[in-house]
Amino acid sequence: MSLPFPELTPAEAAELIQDGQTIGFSGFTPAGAAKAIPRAIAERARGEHEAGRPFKVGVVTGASTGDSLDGALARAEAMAWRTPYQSNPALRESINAGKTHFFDMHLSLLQQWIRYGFLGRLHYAVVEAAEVTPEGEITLTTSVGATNTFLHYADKVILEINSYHPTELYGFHDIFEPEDPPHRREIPIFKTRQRCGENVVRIDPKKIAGVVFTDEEDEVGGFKEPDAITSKIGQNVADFLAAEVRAGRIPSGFLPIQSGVGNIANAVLGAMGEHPDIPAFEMYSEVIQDSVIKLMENRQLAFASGTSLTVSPKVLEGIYQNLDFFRRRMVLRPQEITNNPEVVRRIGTVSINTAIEVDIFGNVNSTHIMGNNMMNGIGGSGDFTRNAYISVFTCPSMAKRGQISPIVPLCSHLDHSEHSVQVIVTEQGVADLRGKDPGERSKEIIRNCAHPDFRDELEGYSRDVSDGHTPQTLNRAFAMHQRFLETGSMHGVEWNKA
Ligand code: 0RQ
Repeated sequence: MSLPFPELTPAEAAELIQDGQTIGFSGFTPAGAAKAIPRAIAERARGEHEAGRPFKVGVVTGASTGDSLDGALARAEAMAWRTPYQSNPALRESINAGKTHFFDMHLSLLQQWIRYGFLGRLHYAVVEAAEVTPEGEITLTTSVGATNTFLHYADKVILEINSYHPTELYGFHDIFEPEDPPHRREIPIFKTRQRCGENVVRIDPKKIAGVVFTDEEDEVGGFKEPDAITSKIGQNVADFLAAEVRAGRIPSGFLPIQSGVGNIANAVLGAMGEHPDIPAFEMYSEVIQDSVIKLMENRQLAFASGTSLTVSPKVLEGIYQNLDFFRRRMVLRPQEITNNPEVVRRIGTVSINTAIEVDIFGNVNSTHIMGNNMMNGIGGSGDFTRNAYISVFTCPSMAKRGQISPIVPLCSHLDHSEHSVQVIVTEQGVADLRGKDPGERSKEIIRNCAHPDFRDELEGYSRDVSDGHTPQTLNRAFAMHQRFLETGSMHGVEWNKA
Protein backbone atom coordinates (compact mmCIF):
# COMPACT_ATOMS: atom_id res chain seq x y z
CA MET A 1 0.00 0.00 0.00
CA SER A 2 1.44 3.40 -0.87
CA LEU A 3 1.32 5.83 2.00
CA PRO A 4 0.51 9.54 1.77
CA PHE A 5 3.40 10.43 4.12
CA PRO A 6 6.90 11.65 3.18
CA GLU A 7 9.40 8.78 3.18
CA LEU A 8 12.51 9.94 5.03
CA THR A 9 15.99 8.58 5.71
CA PRO A 10 16.88 8.50 9.43
CA ALA A 11 19.21 11.49 8.86
CA GLU A 12 16.39 13.49 7.21
CA ALA A 13 14.13 12.66 10.15
CA ALA A 14 16.81 13.80 12.59
CA GLU A 15 17.10 17.11 10.72
CA LEU A 16 13.51 17.90 11.75
CA ILE A 17 14.42 17.87 15.46
CA GLN A 18 15.72 21.11 16.96
CA ASP A 19 17.94 21.86 19.96
CA GLY A 20 15.90 22.19 23.16
CA GLN A 21 12.89 20.21 21.96
CA THR A 22 11.23 17.38 23.86
CA ILE A 23 10.73 14.01 22.21
CA GLY A 24 8.53 11.13 23.30
CA PHE A 25 10.13 7.94 21.97
CA SER A 26 8.35 4.59 21.81
CA GLY A 27 9.92 1.82 23.87
CA PHE A 28 9.39 0.13 27.17
CA THR A 29 12.65 -1.72 27.83
CA PRO A 30 14.34 -2.26 24.44
CA ALA A 31 11.05 -3.81 23.25
CA GLY A 32 9.40 -1.61 20.63
CA ALA A 33 11.96 1.16 21.10
CA ALA A 34 12.75 3.51 18.23
CA LYS A 35 16.26 2.74 16.95
CA ALA A 36 17.27 4.25 13.60
CA ILE A 37 16.04 7.82 14.28
CA PRO A 38 17.58 8.20 17.77
CA ARG A 39 20.92 6.94 16.35
CA ALA A 40 20.64 9.58 13.63
CA ILE A 41 19.76 12.27 16.21
CA ALA A 42 22.92 11.31 18.13
CA GLU A 43 24.95 11.71 14.89
CA ARG A 44 23.31 15.06 14.28
CA ALA A 45 24.18 16.18 17.84
CA ARG A 46 27.83 15.21 17.29
CA GLY A 47 27.91 17.28 14.10
CA GLU A 48 26.33 20.28 15.80
CA HIS A 49 28.72 20.06 18.76
CA GLU A 50 31.73 19.86 16.40
CA ALA A 51 30.45 22.98 14.67
CA GLY A 52 30.33 24.69 18.07
CA ARG A 53 26.54 24.76 18.28
CA PRO A 54 24.48 23.47 21.23
CA PHE A 55 22.24 20.47 20.62
CA LYS A 56 20.43 18.66 23.41
CA VAL A 57 16.92 17.31 23.69
CA GLY A 58 14.59 16.22 26.49
CA VAL A 59 13.83 12.49 26.26
CA VAL A 60 10.68 10.79 27.51
CA THR A 61 10.02 7.08 26.93
CA GLY A 62 7.90 4.36 28.52
CA ALA A 63 10.74 3.02 30.65
CA SER A 64 14.28 1.92 29.75
CA THR A 65 15.12 1.48 26.05
CA GLY A 66 17.87 -0.03 23.91
CA ASP A 67 21.41 1.14 23.33
CA SER A 68 20.50 2.84 20.02
CA LEU A 69 18.39 5.28 22.01
CA ASP A 70 19.66 5.81 25.57
CA GLY A 71 23.22 4.69 24.87
CA ALA A 72 23.71 6.58 21.60
CA LEU A 73 22.16 9.84 22.84
CA ALA A 74 24.06 9.73 26.16
CA ARG A 75 27.40 9.05 24.46
CA ALA A 76 26.73 11.97 22.09
CA GLU A 77 25.97 14.19 25.12
CA ALA A 78 22.65 14.96 23.45
CA MET A 79 20.29 14.41 26.38
CA ALA A 80 19.46 17.46 28.49
CA TRP A 81 16.92 15.63 30.64
CA ARG A 82 15.36 12.21 30.89
CA THR A 83 12.42 10.53 32.56
CA PRO A 84 10.90 8.13 33.78
CA TYR A 85 13.37 5.14 33.93
CA GLN A 86 16.64 3.95 32.37
CA SER A 87 19.11 1.11 32.69
CA ASN A 88 21.84 2.00 30.20
CA PRO A 89 25.45 2.21 31.53
CA ALA A 90 26.39 5.29 29.45
CA LEU A 91 23.24 7.15 30.45
CA ARG A 92 23.65 6.12 34.09
CA GLU A 93 27.15 7.60 34.02
CA SER A 94 25.86 10.82 32.46
CA ILE A 95 23.11 11.08 35.11
CA ASN A 96 25.44 10.42 38.02
CA ALA A 97 27.97 12.92 36.61
CA GLY A 98 25.22 15.56 36.61
CA LYS A 99 25.28 15.92 32.80
CA THR A 100 21.74 14.64 32.21
CA HIS A 101 18.95 15.76 34.55
CA PHE A 102 17.02 12.62 35.43
CA PHE A 103 13.85 12.56 37.45
CA ASP A 104 12.62 9.24 38.67
CA MET A 105 8.88 8.58 38.30
CA HIS A 106 6.25 5.96 39.05
CA LEU A 107 5.61 4.62 35.56
CA SER A 108 1.82 4.62 35.94
CA LEU A 109 1.88 8.42 36.32
CA LEU A 110 3.83 9.30 33.20
CA GLN A 111 0.99 9.36 30.68
CA GLN A 112 -1.28 11.55 32.78
CA TRP A 113 1.65 13.87 33.55
CA ILE A 114 2.11 14.35 29.78
CA ARG A 115 -1.61 15.01 29.34
CA TYR A 116 -1.75 17.39 32.33
CA GLY A 117 1.12 19.37 30.80
CA PHE A 118 3.41 18.76 33.81
CA LEU A 119 6.34 17.96 31.51
CA GLY A 120 5.79 20.84 29.10
CA ARG A 121 5.23 20.65 25.38
CA LEU A 122 5.99 17.44 23.48
CA HIS A 123 7.37 18.52 20.10
CA TYR A 124 7.79 15.10 18.47
CA ALA A 125 6.69 11.53 18.99
CA VAL A 126 9.21 9.14 17.40
CA VAL A 127 7.54 5.77 17.31
CA GLU A 128 8.30 2.27 16.04
CA ALA A 129 5.27 0.67 14.36
CA ALA A 130 4.45 -2.53 12.53
CA GLU A 131 2.02 -0.73 10.24
CA VAL A 132 0.27 2.58 9.59
CA THR A 133 -2.76 3.13 7.38
CA PRO A 134 -3.35 6.28 5.29
CA GLU A 135 -6.08 7.17 7.82
CA GLY A 136 -3.52 7.25 10.67
CA GLU A 137 -4.28 3.92 12.37
CA ILE A 138 -1.07 2.67 13.91
CA THR A 139 -0.31 -0.93 14.91
CA LEU A 140 2.49 -0.89 17.49
CA THR A 141 5.18 -3.56 17.81
CA THR A 142 6.46 -5.27 21.00
CA SER A 143 5.49 -2.62 23.53
CA VAL A 144 2.85 0.00 24.21
CA GLY A 145 4.35 1.83 27.21
CA ALA A 146 3.35 5.50 26.95
CA THR A 147 3.41 5.54 23.15
CA ASN A 148 -0.33 6.11 22.63
CA THR A 149 -0.10 9.30 24.71
CA PHE A 150 3.01 10.49 22.87
CA LEU A 151 1.20 9.94 19.57
CA HIS A 152 -1.86 11.84 20.73
CA TYR A 153 -0.14 14.77 22.43
CA ALA A 154 2.99 15.45 20.36
CA ASP A 155 2.82 18.29 17.85
CA LYS A 156 4.29 16.04 15.13
CA VAL A 157 4.89 12.32 14.66
CA ILE A 158 7.71 10.46 12.91
CA LEU A 159 7.26 6.71 12.47
CA GLU A 160 9.83 3.96 12.13
CA ILE A 161 7.97 1.23 10.26
CA ASN A 162 10.00 -1.83 11.20
CA SER A 163 9.32 -4.78 8.90
CA TYR A 164 11.09 -7.13 11.34
CA HIS A 165 7.77 -7.17 13.21
CA PRO A 166 4.86 -8.82 11.36
CA THR A 167 1.72 -6.81 10.67
CA GLU A 168 -0.12 -9.77 12.27
CA LEU A 169 0.75 -8.15 15.60
CA TYR A 170 -2.58 -6.42 14.97
CA GLY A 171 -4.81 -7.63 17.81
CA PHE A 172 -2.06 -8.05 20.44
CA HIS A 173 -2.59 -4.53 21.78
CA ASP A 174 -5.40 -3.12 23.91
CA ILE A 175 -5.21 0.67 23.71
CA PHE A 176 -7.28 2.52 26.30
CA GLU A 177 -6.65 6.10 27.41
CA PRO A 178 -8.77 7.37 30.31
CA GLU A 179 -10.40 10.78 30.48
CA ASP A 180 -8.70 13.25 32.80
CA PRO A 181 -10.26 14.59 36.04
CA PRO A 182 -12.91 15.72 36.66
CA HIS A 183 -14.30 13.40 33.96
CA ARG A 184 -12.34 10.22 34.72
CA ARG A 185 -14.38 7.03 35.06
CA GLU A 186 -13.38 3.56 36.25
CA ILE A 187 -10.98 1.52 34.12
CA PRO A 188 -13.23 -1.34 33.00
CA ILE A 189 -10.88 -4.25 33.73
CA PHE A 190 -12.21 -6.73 36.27
CA LYS A 191 -10.21 -9.77 35.18
CA THR A 192 -6.66 -10.08 33.88
CA ARG A 193 -7.66 -11.18 30.41
CA GLN A 194 -10.43 -8.62 29.91
CA ARG A 195 -9.82 -6.12 27.09
CA CYS A 196 -11.20 -2.58 27.24
CA GLY A 197 -9.66 -0.68 24.32
CA GLU A 198 -8.76 -0.73 20.65
CA ASN A 199 -6.27 -2.71 18.56
CA VAL A 200 -4.62 0.39 17.11
CA VAL A 201 -3.72 3.96 18.08
CA ARG A 202 -5.68 6.40 15.92
CA ILE A 203 -4.16 9.78 15.17
CA ASP A 204 -4.80 12.60 12.75
CA PRO A 205 -2.71 11.57 9.70
CA LYS A 206 -1.87 15.24 9.11
CA LYS A 207 0.41 15.05 12.19
CA ILE A 208 2.67 12.46 10.55
CA ALA A 209 5.74 14.40 9.42
CA GLY A 210 7.40 11.38 7.86
CA VAL A 211 8.00 7.67 7.82
CA VAL A 212 11.35 5.84 8.00
CA PHE A 213 11.40 2.19 6.88
CA THR A 214 13.64 -0.20 8.84
CA ASP A 215 14.20 -3.91 9.46
CA GLU A 216 15.85 -4.38 12.86
CA GLU A 217 15.37 -6.71 15.81
CA ASP A 218 14.81 -5.42 19.38
CA GLU A 219 18.01 -4.94 21.38
CA VAL A 220 16.98 -7.29 24.20
CA GLY A 221 19.83 -9.21 25.85
CA GLY A 222 19.44 -12.71 27.28
CA PHE A 223 19.19 -13.67 30.95
CA LYS A 224 21.62 -15.66 33.08
CA GLU A 225 20.42 -19.13 34.01
CA PRO A 226 19.40 -19.23 37.70
CA ASP A 227 22.36 -19.91 40.04
CA ALA A 228 22.29 -21.40 43.55
CA ILE A 229 21.33 -18.06 45.16
CA THR A 230 18.64 -16.92 42.72
CA SER A 231 17.17 -20.47 42.61
CA LYS A 232 16.90 -20.53 46.41
CA ILE A 233 15.25 -17.09 46.45
CA GLY A 234 12.79 -18.33 43.80
CA GLN A 235 12.08 -21.46 45.81
CA ASN A 236 11.52 -19.45 49.00
CA VAL A 237 9.02 -17.13 47.23
CA ALA A 238 7.16 -20.08 45.69
CA ASP A 239 7.04 -21.95 49.04
CA PHE A 240 5.75 -18.82 50.79
CA LEU A 241 2.96 -18.26 48.24
CA ALA A 242 1.98 -21.94 48.28
CA ALA A 243 1.73 -21.77 52.09
CA GLU A 244 -0.52 -18.69 51.76
CA VAL A 245 -2.86 -20.75 49.54
CA ARG A 246 -2.88 -23.62 52.06
CA ALA A 247 -3.66 -21.14 54.86
CA GLY A 248 -6.59 -19.77 52.85
CA ARG A 249 -5.07 -16.29 52.56
CA ILE A 250 -4.73 -16.61 48.76
CA PRO A 251 -7.73 -18.14 46.92
CA SER A 252 -7.12 -21.71 45.70
CA GLY A 253 -7.39 -20.60 42.05
CA PHE A 254 -4.51 -18.21 42.83
CA LEU A 255 -4.21 -14.48 42.07
CA PRO A 256 -2.51 -12.58 39.25
CA ILE A 257 1.23 -12.09 39.67
CA GLN A 258 3.36 -9.03 38.93
CA SER A 259 7.02 -9.77 38.68
CA GLY A 260 9.91 -7.35 38.16
CA VAL A 261 12.60 -7.85 35.54
CA GLY A 262 16.02 -9.45 35.90
CA ASN A 263 17.64 -12.67 36.96
CA ILE A 264 15.94 -13.03 40.34
CA ALA A 265 12.53 -12.40 38.76
CA ASN A 266 13.27 -15.07 36.15
CA ALA A 267 14.20 -17.58 38.87
CA VAL A 268 11.08 -16.73 40.93
CA LEU A 269 8.77 -17.33 37.97
CA GLY A 270 10.55 -20.58 37.13
CA ALA A 271 10.15 -21.84 40.71
CA MET A 272 6.47 -20.85 40.79
CA GLY A 273 5.85 -22.75 37.56
CA GLU A 274 7.47 -25.88 38.99
CA HIS A 275 5.78 -25.74 42.40
CA PRO A 276 3.30 -28.65 42.80
CA ASP A 277 0.93 -26.59 44.98
CA ILE A 278 0.71 -23.53 42.71
CA PRO A 279 -1.89 -23.93 39.93
CA ALA A 280 -1.47 -22.48 36.44
CA PHE A 281 -1.62 -18.76 37.20
CA GLU A 282 -2.07 -15.45 35.38
CA MET A 283 0.09 -12.34 35.31
CA TYR A 284 -1.09 -8.75 35.58
CA SER A 285 2.36 -7.35 35.15
CA GLU A 286 4.47 -4.91 33.25
CA VAL A 287 7.19 -6.81 31.43
CA ILE A 288 6.62 -10.17 29.74
CA GLN A 289 10.07 -11.76 29.69
CA ASP A 290 11.60 -15.03 28.44
CA SER A 291 10.61 -17.09 31.49
CA VAL A 292 6.95 -16.09 31.02
CA ILE A 293 6.93 -17.52 27.50
CA LYS A 294 8.41 -20.80 28.74
CA LEU A 295 5.72 -21.04 31.43
CA MET A 296 3.03 -20.41 28.81
CA GLU A 297 4.38 -23.12 26.54
CA ASN A 298 4.42 -25.53 29.51
CA ARG A 299 0.80 -24.51 30.33
CA GLN A 300 1.96 -23.33 33.79
CA LEU A 301 0.86 -19.78 32.99
CA ALA A 302 -2.62 -19.27 31.60
CA PHE A 303 -2.48 -15.59 30.54
CA ALA A 304 -0.20 -12.55 30.72
CA SER A 305 -1.21 -8.89 30.60
CA GLY A 306 1.77 -6.57 30.22
CA THR A 307 3.00 -3.43 28.51
CA SER A 308 6.06 -4.95 26.82
CA LEU A 309 7.12 -8.22 25.28
CA THR A 310 10.76 -8.06 26.34
CA VAL A 311 12.10 -11.34 25.06
CA SER A 312 15.40 -12.28 23.46
CA PRO A 313 15.42 -12.37 19.62
CA LYS A 314 15.35 -16.19 19.53
CA VAL A 315 12.29 -16.37 21.78
CA LEU A 316 10.56 -13.64 19.75
CA GLU A 317 11.18 -15.64 16.56
CA GLY A 318 9.42 -18.60 18.20
CA ILE A 319 6.45 -16.37 19.11
CA TYR A 320 6.24 -14.98 15.57
CA GLN A 321 6.09 -18.52 14.21
CA ASN A 322 3.21 -19.37 16.52
CA LEU A 323 1.27 -16.10 16.72
CA ASP A 324 -2.16 -17.67 17.14
CA PHE A 325 -1.12 -19.64 20.24
CA PHE A 326 0.23 -16.47 21.90
CA ARG A 327 -2.55 -14.15 20.69
CA ARG A 328 -4.96 -16.08 22.93
CA ARG A 329 -2.62 -15.88 25.91
CA MET A 330 -1.33 -12.30 26.11
CA VAL A 331 -2.25 -8.65 25.74
CA LEU A 332 -0.10 -5.50 25.60
CA ARG A 333 -1.62 -2.36 27.16
CA PRO A 334 -0.49 1.19 27.96
CA GLN A 335 1.61 1.42 31.15
CA GLU A 336 -0.97 3.62 32.86
CA ILE A 337 -3.32 0.62 32.59
CA THR A 338 -0.93 -2.27 33.38
CA ASN A 339 0.42 -0.41 36.41
CA ASN A 340 -2.78 1.30 37.41
CA PRO A 341 -3.32 1.34 41.21
CA GLU A 342 -7.09 0.99 40.73
CA VAL A 343 -6.83 -2.22 38.69
CA VAL A 344 -3.89 -3.67 40.65
CA ARG A 345 -5.83 -3.41 43.90
CA ARG A 346 -9.17 -4.50 42.40
CA ILE A 347 -7.92 -7.74 40.89
CA GLY A 348 -5.64 -8.59 43.85
CA THR A 349 -2.23 -8.59 42.22
CA VAL A 350 0.60 -10.25 44.16
CA SER A 351 3.70 -8.13 43.49
CA ILE A 352 7.25 -9.45 43.53
CA ASN A 353 10.09 -6.96 43.01
CA THR A 354 13.82 -6.77 43.68
CA ALA A 355 15.42 -4.43 46.22
CA ILE A 356 18.90 -2.93 46.33
CA GLU A 357 18.62 -2.46 50.11
CA VAL A 358 16.09 -3.40 52.76
CA ASP A 359 16.35 -2.00 56.24
CA ILE A 360 15.53 -3.93 59.38
CA PHE A 361 12.17 -2.14 59.64
CA GLY A 362 11.02 -3.11 56.14
CA ASN A 363 11.75 0.09 54.22
CA VAL A 364 13.12 -0.59 50.73
CA ASN A 365 15.60 1.19 48.47
CA SER A 366 15.17 0.11 44.84
CA THR A 367 17.16 2.81 43.11
CA HIS A 368 20.31 4.22 44.74
CA ILE A 369 23.76 2.86 45.57
CA MET A 370 25.13 4.23 48.85
CA GLY A 371 22.55 7.00 48.93
CA ASN A 372 23.75 9.03 45.96
CA ASN A 373 24.29 7.08 42.74
CA MET A 374 21.24 6.26 40.64
CA MET A 375 21.04 2.67 39.42
CA ASN A 376 17.93 2.44 37.17
CA GLY A 377 14.90 4.04 38.78
CA ILE A 378 11.78 3.02 40.69
CA GLY A 379 10.09 1.75 37.51
CA GLY A 380 6.77 0.12 38.18
CA SER A 381 7.77 -1.31 41.53
CA GLY A 382 5.98 1.43 43.50
CA ASP A 383 2.81 1.26 41.40
CA PHE A 384 2.45 -2.42 42.24
CA THR A 385 3.91 -2.58 45.75
CA ARG A 386 1.69 0.11 47.24
CA ASN A 387 -1.49 -1.46 45.85
CA ALA A 388 -0.73 -5.18 45.90
CA TYR A 389 -2.78 -7.90 47.58
CA ILE A 390 0.55 -9.04 49.02
CA SER A 391 3.81 -7.18 48.25
CA VAL A 392 7.06 -9.15 48.24
CA PHE A 393 10.63 -7.87 47.90
CA THR A 394 13.51 -10.16 47.08
CA CYS A 395 17.28 -9.65 47.23
CA PRO A 396 20.38 -11.75 47.88
CA SER A 397 21.66 -11.54 51.49
CA MET A 398 25.12 -10.47 50.25
CA ALA A 399 26.22 -8.15 47.42
CA LYS A 400 29.59 -7.24 45.92
CA ARG A 401 31.42 -10.48 46.72
CA GLY A 402 30.21 -10.53 50.30
CA GLN A 403 31.37 -7.03 51.24
CA ILE A 404 27.88 -5.50 51.33
CA SER A 405 24.83 -6.55 53.31
CA PRO A 406 21.67 -5.50 51.43
CA ILE A 407 19.96 -5.80 54.84
CA VAL A 408 20.99 -2.58 56.63
CA PRO A 409 20.02 -0.66 59.79
CA LEU A 410 18.49 2.15 57.72
CA CYS A 411 18.11 2.47 53.95
CA SER A 412 20.43 5.05 52.40
CA HIS A 413 17.55 6.08 50.08
CA LEU A 414 13.83 5.37 50.39
CA ASP A 415 11.52 4.17 47.61
CA HIS A 416 8.99 1.93 49.38
CA SER A 417 8.12 2.60 53.01
CA GLU A 418 7.43 0.02 55.73
CA HIS A 419 3.71 0.64 55.18
CA SER A 420 3.77 -0.83 51.68
CA VAL A 421 6.29 -3.65 52.12
CA GLN A 422 4.86 -6.87 53.51
CA VAL A 423 7.28 -9.70 52.86
CA ILE A 424 11.08 -9.86 52.41
CA VAL A 425 12.71 -12.89 50.84
CA THR A 426 16.42 -13.69 50.50
CA GLU A 427 18.10 -17.04 49.88
CA GLN A 428 18.32 -17.31 53.70
CA GLY A 429 14.55 -17.29 54.21
CA VAL A 430 11.35 -15.27 54.46
CA ALA A 431 10.43 -12.39 56.79
CA ASP A 432 6.67 -11.92 56.99
CA LEU A 433 6.19 -8.36 58.28
CA ARG A 434 2.40 -8.28 58.30
CA GLY A 435 0.97 -7.28 61.67
CA LYS A 436 4.38 -6.71 63.31
CA ASP A 437 5.70 -3.56 64.96
CA PRO A 438 9.16 -2.16 64.08
CA GLY A 439 10.95 -4.04 66.89
CA GLU A 440 9.36 -7.35 65.88
CA ARG A 441 10.11 -6.68 62.23
CA SER A 442 13.78 -6.03 62.89
CA LYS A 443 14.13 -9.36 64.73
CA GLU A 444 12.28 -11.22 61.96
CA ILE A 445 14.35 -9.67 59.15
CA ILE A 446 17.73 -10.16 60.85
CA ARG A 447 16.93 -13.75 61.92
CA ASN A 448 15.31 -14.93 58.67
CA CYS A 449 16.85 -12.86 55.86
CA ALA A 450 20.30 -11.48 56.81
CA HIS A 451 23.40 -13.45 55.88
CA PRO A 452 24.87 -15.29 58.93
CA ASP A 453 28.14 -13.32 58.45
CA PHE A 454 26.23 -10.06 58.99
CA ARG A 455 23.74 -11.21 61.63
CA ASP A 456 25.91 -10.37 64.65
CA GLU A 457 26.67 -6.95 63.24
CA LEU A 458 22.98 -6.16 62.66
CA GLU A 459 22.06 -7.50 66.08
CA GLY A 460 24.84 -5.33 67.54
CA TYR A 461 23.14 -2.29 66.03
CA SER A 462 19.81 -3.34 67.52
CA ARG A 463 21.41 -3.57 70.98
CA ASP A 464 23.01 -0.13 70.56
CA VAL A 465 19.78 1.80 69.97
CA SER A 466 17.93 4.31 72.06
CA ASP A 467 14.38 3.83 73.36
CA GLY A 468 11.29 4.55 71.30
CA HIS A 469 8.74 2.91 69.05
CA THR A 470 11.29 2.26 66.30
CA PRO A 471 14.54 0.89 67.70
CA GLN A 472 17.16 2.97 65.93
CA THR A 473 19.72 5.63 66.67
CA LEU A 474 20.42 8.40 64.19
CA ASN A 475 24.14 8.78 64.83
CA ARG A 476 24.85 5.09 64.09
CA ALA A 477 22.16 4.29 61.50
CA PHE A 478 24.61 4.58 58.58
CA ALA A 479 27.68 3.13 60.32
CA MET A 480 27.70 0.08 58.03
CA HIS A 481 27.50 2.28 54.91
CA GLN A 482 30.25 4.55 56.24
CA ARG A 483 32.42 1.54 57.00
CA PHE A 484 31.98 0.41 53.38
CA LEU A 485 32.89 3.84 51.99
CA GLU A 486 36.02 3.95 54.18
CA THR A 487 37.25 0.35 53.86
CA GLY A 488 35.41 -1.25 50.91
CA SER A 489 33.54 -3.57 53.26
CA MET A 490 30.56 -3.33 55.60
CA HIS A 491 32.13 -5.92 57.89
CA GLY A 492 33.71 -4.98 61.20
CA VAL A 493 31.59 -2.15 62.62
CA GLU A 494 32.22 -1.98 66.37
CA TRP A 495 29.03 -0.60 67.86
CA ASN A 496 30.14 -0.24 71.48
CA LYS A 497 32.99 2.12 70.59
CA ALA A 498 30.47 4.60 69.13
O1 0RQ B 1 25.87 -4.80 40.31
O2 0RQ B 1 25.84 -5.30 37.94
O3 0RQ B 1 27.84 -4.23 39.01
O4 0RQ B 1 27.26 -6.62 39.52
O5 0RQ B 1 23.33 -3.94 41.74
O6 0RQ B 1 21.95 -6.32 41.11
O7 0RQ B 1 21.57 -8.58 42.04
O8 0RQ B 1 22.17 -8.31 39.56
O9 0RQ B 1 19.89 -7.66 40.52
O10 0RQ B 1 19.69 -7.09 38.02
O11 0RQ B 1 17.73 -7.79 39.48
O12 0RQ B 1 18.80 -5.55 39.74
C1 0RQ B 1 17.04 -3.40 42.19
C2 0RQ B 1 18.70 -2.74 40.45
C3 0RQ B 1 18.24 -5.17 40.96
C4 0RQ B 1 16.52 -3.82 39.74
C5 0RQ B 1 17.62 -3.77 40.84
C6 0RQ B 1 24.36 -4.29 42.66
C7 0RQ B 1 24.74 -5.69 42.23
C8 0RQ B 1 24.73 -5.54 40.72
C9 0RQ B 1 22.26 -5.37 40.13
P1 0RQ B 1 26.79 -5.28 39.11
P2 0RQ B 1 21.46 -7.80 40.77
P3 0RQ B 1 19.01 -7.09 39.34
C10 0RQ B 1 9.16 -3.47 37.48
C11 0RQ B 1 10.09 -3.61 38.56
C12 0RQ B 1 13.87 -1.09 40.30
C13 0RQ B 1 12.76 -1.13 39.29
C14 0RQ B 1 11.81 -2.24 39.53
C15 0RQ B 1 15.78 -2.51 39.59
C16 0RQ B 1 23.54 -4.63 40.51
O13 0RQ B 1 15.60 -4.83 40.07
O14 0RQ B 1 16.23 -1.63 38.87
O15 0RQ B 1 11.73 -2.84 40.57
N1 0RQ B 1 14.64 -2.31 40.30
N2 0RQ B 1 11.08 -2.54 38.50
O16 0RQ B 1 26.01 -6.06 42.72
C17 0RQ B 1 25.60 -1.96 46.17
C18 0RQ B 1 23.81 -2.97 47.30
C19 0RQ B 1 23.53 -3.70 46.11
C20 0RQ B 1 24.33 -3.46 44.99
C21 0RQ B 1 22.77 -4.92 44.48
N3 0RQ B 1 23.09 -3.12 48.40
N4 0RQ B 1 24.85 -2.12 47.28
N5 0RQ B 1 25.37 -2.61 45.00
N6 0RQ B 1 23.83 -4.24 44.01
N7 0RQ B 1 22.58 -4.61 45.78
C22 0RQ B 1 9.86 -3.58 36.11
C23 0RQ B 1 10.14 -2.22 35.48
O17 0RQ B 1 9.86 -1.23 36.02
C24 0RQ B 1 10.79 -2.18 34.11
